[in-house]
Amino acid sequence: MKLLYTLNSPYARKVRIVALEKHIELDLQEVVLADPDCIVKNHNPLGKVPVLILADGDSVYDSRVIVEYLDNHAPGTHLIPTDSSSKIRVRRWEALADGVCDAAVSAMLEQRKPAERQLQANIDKQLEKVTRGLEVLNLDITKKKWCVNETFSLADIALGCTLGYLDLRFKHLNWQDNYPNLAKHYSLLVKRPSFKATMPVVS
Ligand SMILES: N[C@@H](CCC(=O)N[C@@H](CS)C(=O)NCC(=O)O)C(=O)O
Repeated sequence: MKLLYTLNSPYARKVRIVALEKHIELDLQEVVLADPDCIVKNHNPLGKVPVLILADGDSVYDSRVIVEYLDNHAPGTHLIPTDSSSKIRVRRWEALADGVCDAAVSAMLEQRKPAERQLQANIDKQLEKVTRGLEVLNLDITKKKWCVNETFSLADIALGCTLGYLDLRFKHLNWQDNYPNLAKHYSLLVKRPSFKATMPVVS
């Protein structure tokens, strides 16, 4: 199976961590989305990474579908619980963590526009979503080692990828100081080999 990814995509990182945790070997193909010949759009009409290309050429996207595919593909401990109520809780954590990431990516894209085309109201709106999301995540992780059922799961992976992305692009938000429960959780996650192997790099 081949994974089309970019090095600092938090969504692709989530998939890479799931694969590492499940001991699934992926053929990693880094792509440049800005390249007009980028092959991603041939496999995902939305032109977004990550995309998983299966042996028969079929493709799987987006990251939420890929992680479910991988979790069911390999035996061993499930990162997405099989009982419905725990599964919904894990996927809600993922939805909120990914949503914070979506808002942070939108704010960053707006900030990268030439100054005369930037809309400060847009940046503020997106950063408010980031702040509201982090407040809830910080509260929800109080006194817990892992997000759901005291077991490491996709919820922890999604949260860690979002926090890693904020560390990379929004260090000035000081999330580590403002959200101490999240900082504690993150310090635990980054000790895992799967997180170490996929650390975002400043570009
Ligand atoms: N919901 C998607 C989000 C994927 C996404 O937004 N990926 C970004 C990279 S971080 C991308 O490919 N952006 C290119 C574009 O939007 O054209 C997922 O979970 O996979």
